[in-house]
Amino acid sequence: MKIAIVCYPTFGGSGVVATELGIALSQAGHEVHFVTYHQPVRLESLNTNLYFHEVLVPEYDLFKYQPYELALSSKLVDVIKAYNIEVLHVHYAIPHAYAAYMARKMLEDQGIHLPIVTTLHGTDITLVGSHPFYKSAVTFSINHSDVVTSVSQSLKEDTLNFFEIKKEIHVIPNFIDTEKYNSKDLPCSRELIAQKEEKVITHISNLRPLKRLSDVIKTFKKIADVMPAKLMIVGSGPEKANAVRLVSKLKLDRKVAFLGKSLEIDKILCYSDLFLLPSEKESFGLAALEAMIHKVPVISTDVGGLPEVNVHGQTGYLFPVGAVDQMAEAAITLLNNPQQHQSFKAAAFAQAQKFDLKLVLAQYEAIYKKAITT
Ligand code: GMT
Repeated sequence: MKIAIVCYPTFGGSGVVATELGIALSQAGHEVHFVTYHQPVRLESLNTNLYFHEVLVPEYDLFKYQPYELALSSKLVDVIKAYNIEVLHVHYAIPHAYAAYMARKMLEDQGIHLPIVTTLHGTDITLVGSHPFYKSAVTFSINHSDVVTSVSQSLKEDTLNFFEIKKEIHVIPNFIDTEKYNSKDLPCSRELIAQKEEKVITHISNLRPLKRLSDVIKTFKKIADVMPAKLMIVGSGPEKANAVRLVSKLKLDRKVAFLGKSLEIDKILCYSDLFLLPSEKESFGLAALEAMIHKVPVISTDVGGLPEVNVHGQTGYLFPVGAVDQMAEAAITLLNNPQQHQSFKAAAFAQAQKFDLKLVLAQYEAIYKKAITT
């Protein structure tokens, strides 16, 4: 099939999922065209099956806000005509589903039909999309997509609760390429970061307020009070400055490393003993799944789609938002019990296998066929 993909090209989960999916589709023989404002960060090499088309938005003084949707929909029309694209897959409803609908209308005028698949990722529904300023446009774009998917059952329910949706929503979970991790022992340089006796705790996110970075640090403080430990904070975002201040206030400067945005999370997760994800909202928690494939147990909140990924008492623990004391207590008990830790590591790895790329790829291929033929 010839597939165009629109996504945010950043480190955010939706961009990562879209990019990994596009790469896998191209490896399966499909022709994939990414249309976005920057080459997606995880898209390292292009080839005859994998293209990137940059959406340029010229700055014009008259505009307080540069019209990205307009440029995107025009670019989509050009790419779809030039490459005879059969289906357009947009990740994250805002503004992608809206721009896709405009592109479809323009193409209709020229006698070309463009099927649209929209994947809802989380904050496009739970945070931004349901805001009254956007709600009508988001409802309209979802209802005018040919096929709608969401990354968890929980997000599907939220979407049906927040919007008047007339379409069926298909749940297709996020995924991981398990083959990459199953076969070989990948090199792992733990000694560069921690002493043998130190436990390594990791958090990866875009450091936005809803990730509750202060809960990560407060939980870590309680752990570090009773055992040698280090905290790796990976990612960059608006909460970083507050986090640095809190780390300093709690006198943890020598125990907490801010590693910034990274394309090498595999190299960090491979030596991690525990992953913390105390988010206020999380439609799926791709970062938790990425930790689990590295055999890292996860302590997370019990919100959104997290219970569909992390199994309480098996692959980690789930607690209510803000339950710092409980998270720390569970972490300390687990890290102090090597046998239990080992069994959680194995269960995390086994659970991650259920989200194998191959299973999910087949589901998306079926969805594209459905969109094309309806
Ligand atoms: O987590 C974020 O803040 C980024 C956001 C995004 O859209 O890039 O992530 C959302 O989509 C991911 C991929 O489907 C999910 O794994 C995340 O749980 C979801 N984030 C939230 O719902 C807060």
